[in-house]
Amino acid sequence: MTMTPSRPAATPPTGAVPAGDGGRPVVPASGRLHPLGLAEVQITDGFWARRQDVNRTATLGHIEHWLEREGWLPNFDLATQGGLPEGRRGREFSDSEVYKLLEAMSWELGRRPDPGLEERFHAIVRRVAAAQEPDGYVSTMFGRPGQGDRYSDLEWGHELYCQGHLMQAAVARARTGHPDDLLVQVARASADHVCEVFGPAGNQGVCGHAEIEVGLAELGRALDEPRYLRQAALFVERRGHGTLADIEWGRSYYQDDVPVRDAEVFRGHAVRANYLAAGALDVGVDSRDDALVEAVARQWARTTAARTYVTGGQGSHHQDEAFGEDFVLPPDRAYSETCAAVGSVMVAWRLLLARGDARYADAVERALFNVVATSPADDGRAFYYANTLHQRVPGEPAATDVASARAESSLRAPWFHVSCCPPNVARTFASLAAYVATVDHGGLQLHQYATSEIRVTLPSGAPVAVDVETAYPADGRVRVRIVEAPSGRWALTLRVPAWSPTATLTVDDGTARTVPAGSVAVPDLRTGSVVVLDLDTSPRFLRPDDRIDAVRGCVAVQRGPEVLCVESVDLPGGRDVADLRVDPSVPPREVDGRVVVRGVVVDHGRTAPWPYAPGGATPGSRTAQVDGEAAIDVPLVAYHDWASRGPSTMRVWMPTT
Ligand code: FUB
Ligand code: ZN
Repeated sequence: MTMTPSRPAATPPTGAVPAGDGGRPVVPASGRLHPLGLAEVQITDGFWARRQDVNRTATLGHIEHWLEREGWLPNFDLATQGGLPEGRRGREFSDSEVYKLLEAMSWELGRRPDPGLEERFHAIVRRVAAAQEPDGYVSTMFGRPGQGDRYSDLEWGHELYCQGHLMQAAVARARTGHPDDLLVQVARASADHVCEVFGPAGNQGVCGHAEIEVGLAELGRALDEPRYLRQAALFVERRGHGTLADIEWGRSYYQDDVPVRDAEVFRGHAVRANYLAAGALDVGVDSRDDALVEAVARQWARTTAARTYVTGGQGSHHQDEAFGEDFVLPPDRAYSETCAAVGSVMVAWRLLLARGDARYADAVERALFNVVATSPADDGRAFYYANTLHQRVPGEPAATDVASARAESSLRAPWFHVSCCPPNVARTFASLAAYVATVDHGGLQLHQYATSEIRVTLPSGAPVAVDVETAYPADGRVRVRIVEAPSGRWALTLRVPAWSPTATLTVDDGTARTVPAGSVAVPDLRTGSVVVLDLDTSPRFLRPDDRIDAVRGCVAVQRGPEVLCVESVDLPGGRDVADLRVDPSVPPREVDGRVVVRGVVVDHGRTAPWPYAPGGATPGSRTAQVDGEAAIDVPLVAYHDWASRGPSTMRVWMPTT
């Protein structure tokens, strides 16, 4: 058996995806890799299976409860009964959270039937449908006497944003076996209305929050309606020409400063920037516009290199929820909104499908483990909205019975006045299996590792079945058993994450061979063959580019795909993490199942009246020396678990001795 270390097999652009697009969130018309659906990939155990279970059994109902309670679902009833605008509650974009819940429910129902959930889903859809205007327009916020006119506030109104989420919800329903469902009819009417109003000769505006682009593009794919893709292309091309008002943060806030294909980097509001990039990629790949795809890929590369936290989080401005300039990545001011990470997964996944490069799958993994998984509490009923990398003051436990005004990071809260993140997590978890693997004419590619069953048909028509078994990320061993090999030539390609300094591959109990980061293709495996990929998850220090001034002189620790952090509850006497100095000469190691670093806890003593001192002096009463202080082992926790044990101070980047 030979192995070929390589990037994924170099297949030419392939044109149409295999027949049927069941359960796939994204189905591009062209690209290197074909996505798989929820019917083809099932995560059956482990880290992500647990989160999917909690999502199904707790989070969906939790979100539904809060949408009722906060009035965001009843807004649709008021619309039907003539009770708007007087009784309306929630922000201008609250309709979108209902649509994201419907999307999450649709994926979940596609994963496994549940009559109770199905009934709740239909009940919500009926309420939304009843509120739709005869011409397809749907919004609880605009268009009635006493409300703003339709599309009179493109900067802030979010009407197209909300309808984009409606379309994504309908895509989930259509792709899980219900193309004629009421939700799909509602979204189709909305999309027709949008094309009518914003078509080539219509309103030349764009929405202040990108989202309609991905919604239209994917609905067009799902319903085989090319007009929707053309409308998405119009919105992509119209952005960047300054049609939206200049605001205090500049037009870059909503990416209306530079045309998409001319931009150099993601900028402005981080969720908006990612959603726009995702939509531009959809338009680019479907219209075979390589220049547009390349423009977004270039922007993604610089954004990854200079504007992304070690967790994969994006956005370092709290005031406008936006990217900072290159290397402005302060850990204690990280905004790193959960939705921005969901958007970054959308972008990286589309780039992976278009180009097949494993670094995009690395980015999906980083954001999933270290931001998306960080947001929800273990019980799936409280969330982080912003994801700081450094908590200086222990957060207050959030009230369980009122929505939190605090989007900025403290302890996880059950709901927020702006609650975009919880349903975004829910729809991502429900559709997670779709991001695990792809196929192409050369075979099957595994991108994310989870115990799973994959049953697919290759573009050639040959069936392939593999079972994946792993304790990932706790353990780096991934065992793939070929349950059914296709006839003819094929290859199983495995991603070798960039975080693994070494990796070995063993085929059918043969000799383990070292494989480099990127991807490794194993050709012509037979039914019954077993491939074992061993990734090195031993913990290691990370050091930042010294232009990230805010963390210069600090180290972080990563173990496998998980970024770790230190919490004050793990320091002697609950001391503040500000007092920890890590000894960088002693590598992090595992002791009794926990990763520890060697360090000292210094005594800062009295705080000086002026926190700066000349020359080599140290302000305050603390001496600069730490040699005399006793070195201890300090346990770390996975960042996604932080604050699970109650309030603490926390930091990812730790100063060194
Ligand atoms: O504007 C809608 C959503 O609310 C954004 O995506 C989030 O950043 C939050 O501001
Ligand atoms: Zn959000």
